[in-house]
Amino acid sequence: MALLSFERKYRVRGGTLLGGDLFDFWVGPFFVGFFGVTTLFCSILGTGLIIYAASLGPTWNPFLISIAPPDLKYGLGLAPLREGGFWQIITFCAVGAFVSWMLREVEICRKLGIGYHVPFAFGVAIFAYVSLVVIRPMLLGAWGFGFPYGIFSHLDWVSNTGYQYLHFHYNPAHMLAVSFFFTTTLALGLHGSLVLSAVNPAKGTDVKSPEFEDTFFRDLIGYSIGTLGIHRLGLFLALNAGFWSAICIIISGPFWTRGWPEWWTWWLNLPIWS
Ligand code: 07D
Ligand code: 07D
Ligand code: U10
Repeated sequence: MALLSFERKYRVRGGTLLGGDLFDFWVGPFFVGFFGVTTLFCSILGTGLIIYAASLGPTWNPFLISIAPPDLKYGLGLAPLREGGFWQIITFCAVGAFVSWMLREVEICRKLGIGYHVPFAFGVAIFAYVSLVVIRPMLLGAWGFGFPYGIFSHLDWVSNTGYQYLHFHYNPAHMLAVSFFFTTTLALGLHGSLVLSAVNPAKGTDVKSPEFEDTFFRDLIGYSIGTLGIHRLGLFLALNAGFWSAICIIISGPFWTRGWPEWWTWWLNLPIWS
């Protein structure tokens, strides 16, 4: 079925979480919905505030524009606009836009009668962002612990925060997250190459069935996870990468204040080594 005639068949009303029929329509290729309107509202307001706050700053160089969170002295209170208040409203708009986008995905899933896997996965990315700008600052008692909104300045924040714990690579949750990120690219590299090798063969040769894909890995490593299984594994790896990232930054400060290499003394002091 051609894509457009498929879309005509499935573009039917219903399945919305909020707003009923009110925003249950499409504009060009986009489904609107109540959460499309809230996404647009939050993202236009947030982007507008970034541009306005940038206009008050010293530069229009896109790499150097930076909207900083409030000073630590403001704690968890509201700060004046030019002293971090913009950052606070922009953060509010960003969370509103990301959560609205996720709920718009949920509504589209409901319309199509498919699972909620995509919004769930996006939820993990949102969790990682919220861990940086809401959960950790709240546990530490000041919005000033959030990262600044700027291309270079957010890199400075990551580096400075890392060195506050002496050597961030020794953070065990960071180790897990990094390993999951690496494994995700390994899995996608293996999957993308295997599928192309079977279904996009040289001119004049036949497209091969999934049995060929299974057999390749059974010949190579004695086991094939299967065509559905590789997608389950990919999702599992990617979600764990984001999840352990969130954990690694939440525990840095609220639950461990010294250098991360020191955390490993329990391991060095195991009686088994002496
Ligand atoms: C390819 C999907 C498309 C998305 C893109 C990003 C904006 C920002 C805003 C000028 C994979 C769109 C960018 C809307 C413009 C202003 C004010 C996704 C794809 C193309 N970072 N980060 C980047 C964000 C954090 C870190 C690039 C966002 C944490 C490091 C881009 C967030 C930490 C490096 C960017 C966020 C951190 C980057 C490319 C939010 C730990 C790089 C991103 C909302 C997670 C790399 C100059 C990309 C770079 C980079 C955006 C958070 C670390 C500007 C939106 C605080 C070490 N980050 N980042 O491809 O080149 O993502 O930086 O949390 O080396 Mg970052
Ligand atoms: C937060 C992005 C969420 C995005 C959302 C959507 C828009 C719309 C619109 C395109 C989580 C945004 C959408 C804006 C755009 C259009 C149209 C993703 C987020 C919701 N580290 N480190 C990580 C590595 C070092 C440090 C994570 C590697 C050093 C700190 C990951 C190395 C020190 C923090 C990671 C390395 C250090 C991290 C990031 C190597 C510095 C964090 C991925 C090889 C001296 C951060 C939650 C992530 C974290 C984090 C990898 C080195 C410090 C596991 C591979 C030793 C302080 N590092 N790191 O979280 O966990 O993505 O954040 O050396 O805070 Mg690290
Ligand atoms: C996968 C897959 C698979 C496929 C796939 C894919 C994964 C099974 C079958 C998908 C993969 C790809 C396509 C590969 C490429 C993807 C990436 C590399 C990931 C990164 C992607 C990007 C960088 C692209 C990002 C683009 C985006 C996010 C689109 C931006 C869109 C918008 C800004 C519009 C959003 C629409 C909304 C919110 C609702 C609709 C609204 C409108 C159209 C505008 C009109 C608005 C209204 C009518 C509402 C009124 C608004 C109001 C009242 C608010 C006003 C507020 C004010 C303040 C004025 O596995 O195999 O193949 O393809």
